[in-house]
Amino acid sequence: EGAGPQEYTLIKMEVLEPFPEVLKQFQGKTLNFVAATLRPETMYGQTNCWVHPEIKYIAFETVKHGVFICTRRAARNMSYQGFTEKDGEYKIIAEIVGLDLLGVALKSPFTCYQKIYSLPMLTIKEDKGTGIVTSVPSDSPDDYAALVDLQKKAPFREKYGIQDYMVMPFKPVSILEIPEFGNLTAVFLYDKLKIQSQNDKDKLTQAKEMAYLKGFYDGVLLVGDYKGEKIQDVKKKLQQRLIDDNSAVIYYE
Ligand code: A2H
Repeated sequence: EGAGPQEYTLIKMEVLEPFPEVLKQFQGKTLNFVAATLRPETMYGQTNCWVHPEIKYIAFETVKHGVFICTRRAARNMSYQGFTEKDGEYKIIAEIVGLDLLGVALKSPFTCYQKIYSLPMLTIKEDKGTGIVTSVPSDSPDDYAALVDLQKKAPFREKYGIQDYMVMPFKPVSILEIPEFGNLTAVFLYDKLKIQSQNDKDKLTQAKEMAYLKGFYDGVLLVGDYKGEKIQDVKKKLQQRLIDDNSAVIYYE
């Protein structure tokens, strides 16, 4: 880790009807799964949300953004960043294990899919970000590997009660082009490095390193208002657009 705080963009993924049993008490309210990302410029390519089935999440009330679902640790950090009424205080409305937050229909900004679903990812770390991750399988090797795991393995879906319609229709979307890697960078690297699953740690680290710098300096956006512009030039502009739309907020840890 670097010396200073890390800035993340928190993406608000709004829970849609029908609410699962554990979230029934929030029906009629604005309820958001919040995902921490370093790549706000890739939100056009979201296909689903990732939740860890064994991590404990909480629901707490924010001042300006309705109810948030994330780890307790993230809520505590947010309480020192103006998300709650009193500095350092947050009121836990519910405590829910990730398993009970799977298969939830969500609306997320910029993606071409009107409704996406929360699905299990077993490599999520409890002590980073919000413990919830938005999935962009076109450009994140981790996301692509985890999505392929679910699409290929019916027993994996069944184990977590994931229905086919939550997974099968969702294909990676071409949203940015990197010379040499093409317009589906994560798919290209997954195939090139012969990655087998989301647990293929070393190869996934390698794929992420290959994609990161090249994407930032040489990547070009293929969609939206900034189509044709370089990633390094649009990253901040798209982050600001998400914030102005009330779809995202900045968070540090
Ligand atoms: B990124 P860093 Cl397109 N556990 O967002 C595991 N991974 C987590 C996490 C957690 N608790 N919280 C956030 N992340 C993911 C987009 C993306 C990301 C793309 C490409 C690469 C990429 C879409 N998923 O990350 O350790 C989130 O996924 C490559 C590392 O703070 C977040 O950005 O560097 C990134 O990891 C934060 O990881």
